Amino acid sequence: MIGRKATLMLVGATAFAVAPATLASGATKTTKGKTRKVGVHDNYYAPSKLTVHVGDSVDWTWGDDVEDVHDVSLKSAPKGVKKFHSDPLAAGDDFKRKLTKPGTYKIICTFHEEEMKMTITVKKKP
Ligand SMILES: [Cu+2]
Repeated sequence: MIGRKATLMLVGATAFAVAPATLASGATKTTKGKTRKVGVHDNYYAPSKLTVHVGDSVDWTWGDDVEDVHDVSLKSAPKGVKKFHSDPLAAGDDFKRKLTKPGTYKIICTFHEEEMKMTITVKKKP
């Protein structure tokens, strides 16, 4: 296993060394996004307002303190975005989605719709 690990590290180092040249040429514009964590708790998301960039992912993570069941449901989104809806999940679970269109995304928990909601603003890449 040590040998395999060393090989992987070597591959990683090589890729890293090549990357700056690729960027400098302008041939490849990377669209790899970041992942932003959102906590799911007993009847709120934290944070309830989030701004990300196109291509970023949001990873909703149910906290260890969660006693109730919650979900993540896309209530409204920019035109052309396919609605998503997690299963009802509990402590220790997570649900991840990549956001690829700019605009405003409204998220609700269908079990606590009145109080448990959040807004995500997706901005174009600068
Ligand atoms: Cu809920």
